[in-house]
Amino acid sequence: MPLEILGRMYEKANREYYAIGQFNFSNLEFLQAAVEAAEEMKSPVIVALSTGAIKYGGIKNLVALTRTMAEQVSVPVALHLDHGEKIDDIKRCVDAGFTSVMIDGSHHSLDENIALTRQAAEYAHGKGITVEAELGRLGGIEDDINVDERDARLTDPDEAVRFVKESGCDALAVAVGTSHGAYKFKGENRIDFDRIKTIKSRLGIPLVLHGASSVDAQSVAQINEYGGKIEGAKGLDAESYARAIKNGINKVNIDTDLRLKWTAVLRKIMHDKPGEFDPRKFLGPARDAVKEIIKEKMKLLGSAGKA
Ligand code: PGH
Ligand code: CA
Ligand code: ZN
Repeated sequence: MPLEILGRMYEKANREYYAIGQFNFSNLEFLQAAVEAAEEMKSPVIVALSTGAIKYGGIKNLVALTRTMAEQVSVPVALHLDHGEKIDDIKRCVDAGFTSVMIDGSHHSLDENIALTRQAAEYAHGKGITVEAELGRLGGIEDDINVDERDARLTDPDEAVRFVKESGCDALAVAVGTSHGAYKFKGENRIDFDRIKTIKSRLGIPLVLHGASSVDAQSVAQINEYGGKIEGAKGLDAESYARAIKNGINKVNIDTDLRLKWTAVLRKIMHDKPGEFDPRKFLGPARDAVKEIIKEKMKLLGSAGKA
């Protein structure tokens, strides 16, 4: 199929209470893993590039690869910009053929975030592309942070209502206690599920959960066994996905889990096969392992079988 507009995928997900996975990539193998996983699971899929990934792989190369791969499968694939910060990022990606963009003005004041998002939405909507925005601050939730500090970082439902009305965004990334990377929680997983529910009931639009990797203990153990050093990493369990989705999340962003699995496989093969120097012998198994992780996520998110 040609690349699908993300807004179109959301309609069914929002109605039927499941989430579509966003999987970040910056190379051939991660993209193949996501698209093949989607085809095998009969799931819609969002593949995403950050501005750093675009710089790494080249926008034309990455868009052409994604388009070509999407055309060869029967399930919808959306190409999304992850955490665009400038209006120029938005324009460049929309013009290059992305079918969804995120404008992340979360570090600005509410008024500035609204103005920036409004500008992004006007441009993208003019070309038929839907926009994700972010309100509130993600960030590691430390055990010693007090309740008021924590509350101040999380997305405020009243602000969210004003934000969406005035900015015109199509989907909203909410800060509800997750953070990016491998170190999300110090003690217990502290996601504010009630906040998701409240915001969803007030807005009705698709909500996005960033920082949603599980940080699989087996991957971390394997990395450490073969010379890596990743300590105290922690992420979301299957139960958290289910609760978040039940309360109104329709898009779940996963990057760290893929990177961890990739690294674990590469480290082990390099250790086990010291005489090997064919890149395909390293990258192929790593790609297949990433694909399996993505298929598992599609089941957990409820998107499997929905394409
Ligand atoms: C994410 C990814 N990308 O926008 O939110 O989060 O680090 O948990 O994979 P993770
Ligand atoms: Ca942000
Ligand atoms: Zn994110």
